[in-house]
Amino acid sequence: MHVLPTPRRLEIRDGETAIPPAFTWRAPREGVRAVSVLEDRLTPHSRFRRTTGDAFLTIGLDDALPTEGYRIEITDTVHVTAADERGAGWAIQTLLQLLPAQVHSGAMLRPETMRWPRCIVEDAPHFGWRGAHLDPARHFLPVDFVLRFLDVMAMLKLNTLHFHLTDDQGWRLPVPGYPRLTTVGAWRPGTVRGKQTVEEVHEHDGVPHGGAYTPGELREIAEHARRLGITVVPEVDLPGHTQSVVAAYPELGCRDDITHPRTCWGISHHVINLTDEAFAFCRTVVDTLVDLFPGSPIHLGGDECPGDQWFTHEPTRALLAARGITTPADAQRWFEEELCGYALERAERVVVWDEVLEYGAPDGVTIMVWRESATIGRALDAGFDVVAAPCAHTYLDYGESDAPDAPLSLHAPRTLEEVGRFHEVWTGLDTDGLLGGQFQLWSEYLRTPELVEHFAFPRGLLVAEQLWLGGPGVSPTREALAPTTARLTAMGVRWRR
Ligand code: TNX
Repeated sequence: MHVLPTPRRLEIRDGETAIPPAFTWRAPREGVRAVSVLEDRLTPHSRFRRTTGDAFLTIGLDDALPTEGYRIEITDTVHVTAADERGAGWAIQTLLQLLPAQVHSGAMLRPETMRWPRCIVEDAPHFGWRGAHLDPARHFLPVDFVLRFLDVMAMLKLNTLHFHLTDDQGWRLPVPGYPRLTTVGAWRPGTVRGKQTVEEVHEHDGVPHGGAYTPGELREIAEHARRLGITVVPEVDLPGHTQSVVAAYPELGCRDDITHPRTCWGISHHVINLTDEAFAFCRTVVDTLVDLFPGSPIHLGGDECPGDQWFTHEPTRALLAARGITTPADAQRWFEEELCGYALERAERVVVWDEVLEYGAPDGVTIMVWRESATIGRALDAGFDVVAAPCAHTYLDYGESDAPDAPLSLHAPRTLEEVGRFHEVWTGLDTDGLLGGQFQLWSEYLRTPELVEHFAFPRGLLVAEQLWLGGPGVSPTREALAPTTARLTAMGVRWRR
């Protein structure tokens, strides 16, 4: 029996228990969503019926278990004890992985294979932030794809989707009062052809690309995630990576000749200005995120902001001069203090990329480290909460292979073995403030949902495993991962064969 992430304890005993066609269950409120996930997978093999008496599946709560922890005992019947709602959900995911892979397929199930091994499982995650990141800003991702991706995340007990909603190349978030963001700001006239080797290219393929989510779609994504035990962390990248904003609202930028989002990759110098009007816009964006994703951490970017245009835009230059600010780094520090300060009063948690730490991070923010792995320790020492997303181990937009026939990527190879060494970045650190980590799927070259899946798996399995265990776990080979990739196949995931 292979379950991934590997449970803390999985003890298989003699015998099997057939899953009955009349499936009775009993659970407190915290277990209801979890049961509905199981019901989805076992229908039409079984008809589910809730009962208050004896049941085939019972779920109970025990707050002595560690957060997100659970215990399963399968005898003639199935007993789950969970720490909380998420723990109940993870127990269900383990129960599914104790069945043949076809249970993930949505197809008919051979009745004689619907049997659980008698067993005991005791399990809990090491880290509370086990994430995956999607980038619909560079290439738009349809809602249906995001919903299916969440199903895969749940199978891997990943509990955080970092959703990068805006960038130079496209703005996907509807913001009240700023309708041009999701018309002008969401559409670029084309995309650079092939691999971009210089910073700035103006030729493109002439194929308009874009899209934006409606508020209803974002709420649907957040609700589907919640049902699976996943929190959606929306990111709006500010103050850099904002050419799409400047195209939609030139008055928020530093120049008035930008007419469309960026058509090539790399970092745009066309960023928002730092006037009151721009701050008012940024505050509205924060309010919008808090409204659409109540209770979620929100991510405010902060990476790769060339602030040179702030010193050529007269109103911004004057504001900076009045504050005695003479460098882009100090200007960004002022921006982050203002905006993060506002956001921290409204959101549970405010996350920023590690550039913000370098410029002087506001108290109370969470640092997401993407560049040097060593910054994880430095940020922890400085007293910040930290999420580990180091490019050396978790940038899955870097290709697994650099073979001539491999799909185009920013950088390659980033091998299974390198991803399997992710845990080394926290080994030996005092990890009290380390919330966990995540893998990234930046989508400059991941042009389609198929390519996103191709880059995500199997390597993403190793990230899920290490975050759950807090250490190495399963060996980073395709053979060791085969039982889980078979489940991905059943789900229709186009992972890299
Ligand atoms: C760096 S990671 C970026 C992204 C790119 C990515 C490509 C980060 C905070 N910024 O804008 O998409 O590299 O790997």
